[in-house]
Amino acid sequence: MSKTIAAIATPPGEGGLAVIRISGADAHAIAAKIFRPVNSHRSLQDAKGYTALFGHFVWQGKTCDEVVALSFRAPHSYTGEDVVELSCHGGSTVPMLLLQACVESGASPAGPGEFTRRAFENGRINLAQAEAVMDLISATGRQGAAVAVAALEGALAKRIEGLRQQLTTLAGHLAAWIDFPEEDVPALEQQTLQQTLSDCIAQLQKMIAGYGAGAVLRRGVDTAIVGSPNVGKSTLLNLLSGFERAIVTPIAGTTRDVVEQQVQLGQVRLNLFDTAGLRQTDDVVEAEGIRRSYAQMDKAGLVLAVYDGSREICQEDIALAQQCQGRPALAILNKSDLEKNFDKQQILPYFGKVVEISAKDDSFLPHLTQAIEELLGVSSIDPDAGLLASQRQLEAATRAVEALQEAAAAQQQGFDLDAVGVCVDDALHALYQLTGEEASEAVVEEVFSKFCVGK
Ligand SMILES: Nc1nc2c(ncn2[C@@H]2O[C@H](COP(=O)(O)OP(=O)(O)OP(=O)(O)O)[C@@H](O)[C@H]2O)c(=O)[nH]1
Ligand SMILES: [Mg+2]
Repeated sequence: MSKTIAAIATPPGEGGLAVIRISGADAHAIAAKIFRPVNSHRSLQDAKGYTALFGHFVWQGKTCDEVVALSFRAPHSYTGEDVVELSCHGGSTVPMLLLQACVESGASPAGPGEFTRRAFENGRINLAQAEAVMDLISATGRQGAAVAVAALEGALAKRIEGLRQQLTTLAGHLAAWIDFPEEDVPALEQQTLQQTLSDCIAQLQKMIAGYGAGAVLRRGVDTAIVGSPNVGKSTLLNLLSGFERAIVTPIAGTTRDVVEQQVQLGQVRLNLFDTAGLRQTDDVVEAEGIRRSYAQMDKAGLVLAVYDGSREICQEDIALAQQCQGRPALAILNKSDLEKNFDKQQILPYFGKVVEISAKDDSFLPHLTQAIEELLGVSSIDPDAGLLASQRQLEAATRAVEALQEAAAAQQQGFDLDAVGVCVDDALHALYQLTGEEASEAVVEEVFSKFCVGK
């Protein structure tokens, strides 16, 4: 039997409340050693599931805090085991003392993600849902949380299950047909086979295509603001930040170091990096700044390429546009309050879109927000459609698609159905790995190693 574990489930620091979670067969017995109910007729040790008791945390003869104890009984708890949650006052002292008391009373300190791991091992959630728990904790924005909750509630699992049923039926037909050709197994219509394969491929490809946008919603995106000196990059950073984060002057070459700021823009969190204006220079400090600008651009998940619309277009502008080609980049034609001298048609082919704004005027914010959300594909996301939540899931879905494409090719090229069956089985394995039913111990370790203690 696994040991009873305890950890502080709330983040460190000052707060109204902190929660210590204890999970395992001895959870109630351990908690009862340090919890004294105010109503002496009630006992924590005998408490039913879904009940709350008010009382005191008493340790080494001293009353340390007022505590509410919540009782959960297996299997109706987060972990599927007996669980007690003790809510005490926040701050660093009492929660630490309470945890120490739990440990001295027989609990083991929980490792990272150990509660969620137990939920997984007890069949409460699958691996994809465990990954969603982690996403929900770190979700930014309403839409990001909606995606994580949908995943936690099994939107992805349902979609995968649908695919698996289709493929299992298909695999069954194939096996029957191959093994008992002389029996009266109805011949698998070539067209049905082709149809099922292409249908499953299309569904998986849609999930794979939505991965990037889903990841952006959950984790935000590193965004590099780049362009020539003086085009208004720092002004744009300030506009997006809502305060004077960076120095703005009419002098070209004002920004040298990379200036960082996190902002929530519509549904997405942008980690903004304002950079030094790109130009040829002999100034050693500025040159280093420019080197960092390019480095930032290479790492970015979104590039905001700023141009000064009041200037005539020059060779450097085209060069920057060419560098942006193939990246998730938005061209921003700034200074729309001034007379326009810039021929945007010359950069348009390299970008999906050119947005005209004045970075000095916050009435352009909604327009800019919309363009960024569109570019990142987050506006069209349907959380309930079931989104892939991790690189691990993406790789499994990709393996499944590849196997199905092989199956379709084998069929078209007239290979016998044996070959098709092998590929369909491979796809099914990949899908079982995605939801964790067939994940190896190493994969499970890897998933839970990213969790924090207490979750
Ligand atoms: N008229 C007008 N001026 C602007 C606008 N945006 C920025 N400016 C001005 O352009 C000048 C340069 O702005 P910055 O934001 O410092 O430009 P930058 O791209 O960060 O420049 P470097 O840091 O030198 O690369 C400043 O005088 C700003 O006030 C705008 O939309 N309209
Ligand atoms: Mg600047």
